[in-house]
Amino acid sequence: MSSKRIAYYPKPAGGLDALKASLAALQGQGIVAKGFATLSHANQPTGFDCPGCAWPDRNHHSSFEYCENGVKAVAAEATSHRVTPALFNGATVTELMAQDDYTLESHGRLTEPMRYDAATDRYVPVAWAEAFALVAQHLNALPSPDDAIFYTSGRTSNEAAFLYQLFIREFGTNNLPDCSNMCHEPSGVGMRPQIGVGKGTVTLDDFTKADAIFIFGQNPGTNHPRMLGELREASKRGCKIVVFNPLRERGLERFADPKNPVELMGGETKIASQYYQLRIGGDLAAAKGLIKAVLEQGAQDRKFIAEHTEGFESFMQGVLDEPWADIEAASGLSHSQLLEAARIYITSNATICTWGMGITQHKHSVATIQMLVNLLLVRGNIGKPGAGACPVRGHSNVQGDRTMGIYEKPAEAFLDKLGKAFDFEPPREHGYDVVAAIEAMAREPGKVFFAMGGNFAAATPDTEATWAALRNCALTVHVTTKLNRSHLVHGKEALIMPCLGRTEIDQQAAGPQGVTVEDSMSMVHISLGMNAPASPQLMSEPAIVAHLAAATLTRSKTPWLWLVEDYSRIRDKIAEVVDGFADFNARLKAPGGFYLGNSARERNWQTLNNRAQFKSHRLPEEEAANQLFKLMTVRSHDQYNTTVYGMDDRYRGVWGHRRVCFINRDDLIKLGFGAGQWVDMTSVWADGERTARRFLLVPYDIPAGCLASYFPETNALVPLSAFADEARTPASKSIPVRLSLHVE
Ligand SMILES: Nc1nc2c(c(=O)[nH]1)N[C@H]1C(S)=C(S)[C@@H](COP(=O)(O)OP(=O)(O)OC[C@H]3O[C@@H](n4cnc5c(=O)[nH]c(N)nc54)[C@H](O)[C@@H]3O)O[C@H]1N2
Ligand SMILES: Nc1nc2c(c(=O)[nH]1)N[C@H]1C(S)=C(S)[C@@H](COP(=O)(O)OP(=O)(O)OC[C@H]3O[C@@H](n4cnc5c(=O)[nH]c(N)nc54)[C@H](O)[C@@H]3O)O[C@H]1N2
Ligand SMILES: [Mo]
Repeated sequence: MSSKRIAYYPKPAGGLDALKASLAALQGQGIVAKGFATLSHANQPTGFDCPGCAWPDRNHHSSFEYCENGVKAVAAEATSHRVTPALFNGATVTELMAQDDYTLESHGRLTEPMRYDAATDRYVPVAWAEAFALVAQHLNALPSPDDAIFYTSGRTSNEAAFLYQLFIREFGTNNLPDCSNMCHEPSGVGMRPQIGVGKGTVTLDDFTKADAIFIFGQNPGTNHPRMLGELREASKRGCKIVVFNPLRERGLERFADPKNPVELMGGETKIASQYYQLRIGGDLAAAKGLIKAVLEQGAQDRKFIAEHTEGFESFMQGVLDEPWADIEAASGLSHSQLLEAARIYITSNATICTWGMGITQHKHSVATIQMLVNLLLVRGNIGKPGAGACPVRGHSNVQGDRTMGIYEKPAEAFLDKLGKAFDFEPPREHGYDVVAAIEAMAREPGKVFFAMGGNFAAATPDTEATWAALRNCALTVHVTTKLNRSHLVHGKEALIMPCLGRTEIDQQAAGPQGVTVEDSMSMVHISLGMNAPASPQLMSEPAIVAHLAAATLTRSKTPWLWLVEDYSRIRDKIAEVVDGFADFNARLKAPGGFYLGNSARERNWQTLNNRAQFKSHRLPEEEAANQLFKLMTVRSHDQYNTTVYGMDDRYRGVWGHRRVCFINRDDLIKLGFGAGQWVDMTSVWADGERTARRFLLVPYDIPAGCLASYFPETNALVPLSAFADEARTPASKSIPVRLSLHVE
C-alpha cells in the first residue's frame, strides 16, 4: 500500500499509471497470469460481461477495451484469496466488526454456506439444504408475506432477477427494494411522465454524431472509464464537451488512452472544452439559465415544439420571468458563463446530456432531471441522431434488473402477464423501497431481510438507525461473493449464501450456462463465465432462487428446478412476460446481442396525451442563511461503491487515506483551520445532529461553501428522512454540515 500523503497529481487520467495500477490490482489479488487470461474474455461475444459498470461496449466485440477499474472489478472477483472457516474460527463476529471495509474485502471469496451461531457469536458452516429449509421455515412463519423484505443489488443477471421477483411475488409481496432506489431512481421518475420512458434515449453511435456533449454530475474517469474513450474520440473530431461539476475531475479535463502508444508515452487528449464549477445542487438553476438564454435569443426549435410537445407557453413564461440574479446565486455560475455555455448549445445541431449521481442524490433531483430534459426538448434534442438524454447507470445490470421486474411498484400490466404465465395471482399492493424497508424493520421486530448481492448495511444512509433496524430482524440472509459489513450487522439468525460470480463457469444439468444483462443504453447480451468456480460449493444465483422457492412455496405450480437446468427455459418465460423480449433466445445469437428499443428515441411519446411534456420548476429553496457547508459524498478511485479495493484516490492526489474532507482554500482560512488538521463533521437536520469523526482537511479546487468526502464513511450523516422528492433517493450529495476540530 502507498505511504500516506496528499500530493497534487499532475498527469492526465489513464496513461501508464492506469496500467501500473491494473497490474498492481492483479498482483494484489495474486492472479497475474490468470488475471490476464480472464481479462481477455471481458466484454467479448463469447466472454463475460464486465461487472465494473453499465457503460456499453462498442458492438461487444473483438479487441479488449482496456479499463483500469474494470480490471480492478474483475480482479476482485477472480482473486486467489479465500475466506475459509478458519477466519470465523479465529474471530467472533464482534471482533470482525472492528475490521475496516478494506480488510473485510481483502479476505477474498466466500467458499461455503455459513450460519450465524449466537451461542459462540461466530459463523459456522451449514449445508445448503439446511440453509434453504431455515429460510423457508422463517418465511412461512411470518404473520404476513409483507413482513419479508427482498433487496437486490445491480449485478444480478436477468435470469436470476426474473426468477427472484417471481419467487417473491408467488410468496406474496412486492417488497423489492433495490440499489436503484439509492441511485438513478429520480431519472426514471423524472423522465417517464415527460417523454414516456424512464431510460436513456441514446446509443453509443450517437456519441460519434453529437456536436456537443453536456456532462452533469458525473466522474467517468473513475466510475465509467470506458466512457472516456468515447469522449476522447468526440473531442478529437471537434465535438464540444461541456462539464458541470463542482470539482475539477481529472478524467473530464484530460485523458491519455493507454491503448494509444503516443498517449501512453506522455501525450494526452483534452476532454472538456468548457468546465463550469457550479455549486453543489446548482444544476437545476444552471439548466434553467441555459434555457433562458436560448429563449431570450429566440433559438428554440419552434417546429419540434409545435409538433411534439405540450406545455411550452407557460413553461417559457416561467423561465423568462426568473431573474438572472437568482439563477446566478442558485447555480454559483455567472451570467456570462451561462451565456457562453448557451452559445455552444445553440450552435450545436445535436446535443447529448449525460448525468450521474451528482444530479440524482439531492432533494430536488427529479425537478433537476426534468429541467435537463426541458433543456433537450427546447431545441428538439430527443429523437434525432447524435442527440438525447443519457443517464449513465451504475451497476452492470441495474437497468436489466428493473426491466425484469425488480421493482417495488410494478405496473399492473406486468403483474397481469406474470400471473398468467405462471398461473398465480400476484400481489397488487406496492412494496417498500430502501428507505421504507429500513423504517419498517425498525418499527416492527421479527422481519426477514433477504439480499441478492450488495451491501445494504454500508450503502444505506443513517448508519446507526439502519444497523439497529437490521439487528431487529428475525433472520438476515445474504447471497454474496465476498464478506462485507452487512453480514456482520445481522438479525437474530443469519445466513451467508456464497454464489458464483460473472467470471465463473456456471454448470447446470444441460451444461455450462450463460446469463444476460442489459447495459445503460438498452443493449441486451449474453455473458459466459470461463474460470473454475472459487469453490466447488458455490451455487449460481438462479439455482439459489430455485432451491429456495422449491423449499418455501410448497403449492407453487412453477417447475423451479427444471427451469434452472437450462437457462434458456427461463429466457422463454421472460419472452412471454417482459415486453421487448419476444424470441429472446434466438435474438441473443446476434453478435453483441440486441437493442430493446426506446419509444422516445422514435419520437413516439408514451405520455398521457402522446406529447413530450415541458415541466416547470422553481429554483430550489435556499437553506436558511446559516454557516453550514454543503457536503457531497463521492467515490474514490479505489472503491466500487462499498467495496474498498485500496486506499488511494490518485486523480485527486490522495494516497493512503480515506477519511478526507476536501475544502475550498478560502474557507479553510476563514475557519482558521489548516491543511492536514483533523476535523469532525456534524450534519444538522430538523430531527437533530449526527457526527462523523476524524477527517483530514485537504484544500481543494472546490467552490466556497462546498465540501466533498467519501462514502460509506459519511453515510451516518444522512437521515432516513432526507431524500429526493417523489423518488425517495437518499440526498447523499447535499448534506448540511459544520466542521469542528477533532479532539483525540
Ligand atoms: N470504479 C467504480 N466504478 C463505478 C462505481 C464505483 O464505485 N467505482 N459505482 C457504480 C455505480 S453504482 C454508479 S451509480 C456510478 C456512479 O458514478 P458517478 O455518478 O460518477 O458517481 P460519484 O462518484 O458519486 O460522482 C458524482 C460526481 O458528481 C459530482 N457532483 C456531486 N454533486 C454535484 C452537483 O450537485 N452537481 C454537479 N453537477 N455535480 C455534482 C461529483 O463531484 C462527482 O464528480 O458508477 C458506477 N461505476
Ligand atoms: N453516501 C452515499 N451512499 C451511497 C451512494 C453515494 O454516492 N453516496 N451511492 C449509492 C449507489 S449509486 C448505489 S448503486 C448503492 C450501492 O449499493 P449496493 O449495490 O448494495 O452495494 P455494493 O457496494 O455495490 O455491493 C457490493 C457487494 O456485492 C456483492 N457482490 C459482488 N458481486 C456479486 C455477485 O455477482 N453476486 C452477488 N450476489 N453478490 C455480489 C459483494 O458481496 C460486495 O461486497 O450505494 C448507494 N449509497
Ligand atoms: Mo449506483
